[in-house]
Amino acid sequence: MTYVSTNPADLNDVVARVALADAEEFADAARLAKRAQREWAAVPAPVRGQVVANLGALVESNAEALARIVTREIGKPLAEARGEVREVADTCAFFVGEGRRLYGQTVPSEMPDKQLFTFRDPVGVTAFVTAGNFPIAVPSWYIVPSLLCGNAVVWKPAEYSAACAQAFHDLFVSAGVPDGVLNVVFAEGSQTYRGLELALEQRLVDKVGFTGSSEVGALIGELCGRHLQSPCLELGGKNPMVVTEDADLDLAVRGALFSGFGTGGQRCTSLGTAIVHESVHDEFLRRFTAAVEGAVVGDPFGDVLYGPMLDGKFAVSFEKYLGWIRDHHGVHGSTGVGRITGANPRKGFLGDPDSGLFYHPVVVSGVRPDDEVFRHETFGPLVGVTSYRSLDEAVELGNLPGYGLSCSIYTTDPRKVFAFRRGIGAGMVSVNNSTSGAEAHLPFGGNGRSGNGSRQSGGWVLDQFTRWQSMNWDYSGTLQKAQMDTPAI
Ligand code: UN1
Repeated sequence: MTYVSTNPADLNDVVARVALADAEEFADAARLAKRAQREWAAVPAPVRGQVVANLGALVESNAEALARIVTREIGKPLAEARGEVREVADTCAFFVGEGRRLYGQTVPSEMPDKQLFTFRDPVGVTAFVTAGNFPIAVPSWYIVPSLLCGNAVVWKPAEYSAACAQAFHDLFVSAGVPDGVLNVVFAEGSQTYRGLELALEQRLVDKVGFTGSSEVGALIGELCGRHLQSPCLELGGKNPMVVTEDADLDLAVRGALFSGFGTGGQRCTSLGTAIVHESVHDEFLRRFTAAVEGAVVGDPFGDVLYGPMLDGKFAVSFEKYLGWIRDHHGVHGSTGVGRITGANPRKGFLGDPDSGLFYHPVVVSGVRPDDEVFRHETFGPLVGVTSYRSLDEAVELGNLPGYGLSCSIYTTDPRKVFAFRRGIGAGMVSVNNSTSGAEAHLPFGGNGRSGNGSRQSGGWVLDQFTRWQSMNWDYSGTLQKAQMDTPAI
């Protein structure tokens, strides 16, 4: 089977054609990885770090070409695509040094003439299934540290970002990653699941990482659990933004515009619901809808707030929510709801709307906890707005959907910041900034429906891709027994 990846801003433009693997082929890739891993693990960690340094340099020197592939294939505005490439380079920069810091410890023993040690070892073969909204940055969070730690990798990118994945894979090869150490496999969902199952049954995979929907994440978590493995799960979000009565409203509006509609709302960290203090709610809503109406949407190579949906399947699932809100009286849409076309135009539109998967931005006011768009990640250009009276109520509303990835608070009162931070269940909190746009050296990840508490980015990730081995070395020449008072025999 062949998958044809098209440009979502111009559906006649074919960007890549790739062969899709079946479950057996997926497991074969893991077998190949397992064979290559031992030799890769024997390469000194600082030398593996040098490969990461080479990759970083290659990413920098190919930055513009990479960004253009990202924009062409998934429709992310070029400025955002350039930022994504930057994020990959930053990830490399961070992990280069870790190659010289894969420290173990020397630990005192409770007995004389005995020394304890710990070592960090690679886990073995890691398998990553990644989404296409960040077709190179999010994969780099997995692949770069995993390789650095001495693991081999099977990478199943989203097919609709196939050209990005191939371009990125080529750079890993040019950087010096040996044959079999990084294996890219394209496969549709059910074959991927079955392939993972086979690989786990045959003990070919030692750690799974998955970025995608909470529903699929739960299935992967269950599968891994059956094999006594704990995967890294980076799932959806319904990320709240709380705007307090003392907030800088213009700043909050700009933050909401970028958080809610950047990448067309198709980030796991995109803003879901703005929860605004009742005393400033109407003013916030007025300014926010004006900003949304004034924004330019369209050709992602132009200066736009956002481009098309990433891929047809996201358009289909977004339509479900639009169906719900069409009946909802509180929509503060701009020119319309639904697909932007010649027949359903938008004033601020750049390019030909009929050529791609473009959608009107939607602001839904008065969302309540029972509403579909309040409870679920919509993964599209849609932001809900509601009001609150006390900060406790705002925190409760923010936690209600049960996700816990990102959030933000706009306030000038530090007491509110800390009360909010303590109460909210999110893994990431922004103060006076966007819910999206995480930096490459802070722990990234969520709780609840957003993940299983695993964290990516930064040094913390080393604990996911290595395992500790402890060693005790008795040089007393007698049999010393731990936890026993009896004299040595
Ligand atoms: C994602 O959408 O899966 O925080 C990750 C951000 C990005 C990462 C998003 N740096 O917006």
